[in-house]
Amino acid sequence: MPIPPLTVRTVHSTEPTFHVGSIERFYRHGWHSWSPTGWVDPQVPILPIPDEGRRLGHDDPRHAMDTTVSSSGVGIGVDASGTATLLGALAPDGRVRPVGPELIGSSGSGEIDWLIATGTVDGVLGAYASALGEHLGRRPRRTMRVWCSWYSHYEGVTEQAILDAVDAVDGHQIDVVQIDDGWEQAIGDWVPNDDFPAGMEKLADVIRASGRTAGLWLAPFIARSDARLVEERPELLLRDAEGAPVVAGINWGGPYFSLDPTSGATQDFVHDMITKARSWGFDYLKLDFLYAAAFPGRHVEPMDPEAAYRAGVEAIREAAGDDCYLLACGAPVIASIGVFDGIRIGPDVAEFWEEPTLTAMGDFSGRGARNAIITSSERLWLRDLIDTDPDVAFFDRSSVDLDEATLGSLRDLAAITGFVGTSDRLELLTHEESDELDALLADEATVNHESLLRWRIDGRVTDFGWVRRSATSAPSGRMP
Ligand code: 9PG
Repeated sequence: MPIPPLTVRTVHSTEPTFHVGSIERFYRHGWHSWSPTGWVDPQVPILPIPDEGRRLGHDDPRHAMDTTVSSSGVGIGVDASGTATLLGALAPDGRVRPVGPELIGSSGSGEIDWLIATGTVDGVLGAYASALGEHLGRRPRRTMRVWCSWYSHYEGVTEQAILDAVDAVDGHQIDVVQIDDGWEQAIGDWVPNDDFPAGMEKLADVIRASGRTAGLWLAPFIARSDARLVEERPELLLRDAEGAPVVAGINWGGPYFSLDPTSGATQDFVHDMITKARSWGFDYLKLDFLYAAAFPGRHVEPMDPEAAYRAGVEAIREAAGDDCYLLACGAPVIASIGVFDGIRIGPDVAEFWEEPTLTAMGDFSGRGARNAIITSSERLWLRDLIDTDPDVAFFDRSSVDLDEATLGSLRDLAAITGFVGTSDRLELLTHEESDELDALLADEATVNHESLLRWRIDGRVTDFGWVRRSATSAPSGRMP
């Protein structure tokens, strides 16, 4: 088949409509880090996830009940000849849907710039990534090597566990030791709990004295319903039309609420939280559940959800300073470009393949290596624009229920993105496992993209397509 030449143009429009011809395949880009992403048949209906709690954290709430496919920020239609047509918003809040033979764009902020490109899939995505960088900004790209406490300790993380981790990373080329969820008193109450008796500053000192950057997890725009914050500072909460707090999801055994990122009070609160973490000595912040700051509601300063999000995260960048590494997680992807250094590009890998109950309800944003590899491997075009975090790779076979092919694909995602993360207790690795980790940490691999899900890493070909093919389809007929 002849290779279609690349054509690119920009239009300023409220509802750009572009005739593709028959759309055989459609690239659906998920709203936030964990939202399903990848190629779908546009004819296949989307069925809403029946569980409301799961639905809330899964994708854009404005589209949670849709029965037809649409895409966040950018959509691509591929016709029968293999030519790709991309329609992409050059603003944080675009939506693209395939309607018969056409791609149609819309945006909450009305008239915005749109990119229209035709060519190969790689060609049009490359053009979109570069135009997005020009419109929303770019941060310097880096290679990241991070140890994170999540999968070996979950919320049971302690000061001692972090001290042990600092010892265990010795001899490995890890740059960041990051404390994940579990250090705080409650989601919303960002003070250390009793498992961190010496306090966060002392712990950051130990990490820094070992020659590493200290990293900390925070979820700045949510509060669990039983947090002190909810009782003491109710004015920070985003409200719905009836004045009730907006529930952004259910986790940690109950609902959690969105804070209103447009309110000066929330911005001051977040400013203080970030300034405090910086003063403790943390130069790497993993900011999680950020999608909650882009939920619709009755904002103190009325604005569209993505504009509200942008106001909130810009306040965070200002408080953190330019030299702090900000990793966005559970974050609206396009709206995060230019503010964050890195972003999680898929759901949590977890130490297992999938949660069958979630798959059965058609929720492909849930934890599990299968969902994580599918979504992250379909978002690798972002890697020229922002550091892309595919979540961790595992080396300790005794801690996971995953086969070698899966472990290999996770390592390959780390090599391709240059974002090498692990949560393993490194003191438990065998010699072989330790060598495997060191090989991945050693130096930057030579990476070439061959086609769609096929990559070449230091001359070796890897193809993530096997993960998608092995996916069981949901009863709804929805494609993951
Ligand atoms: C800490 C974790 C880790 C992890 C993040 C994020 O749908 N859910 O209920 C849901 C819960 C947790 C979660 C994602 C989704 O994980 O991705 O790396 O930091 O929070 O709680």
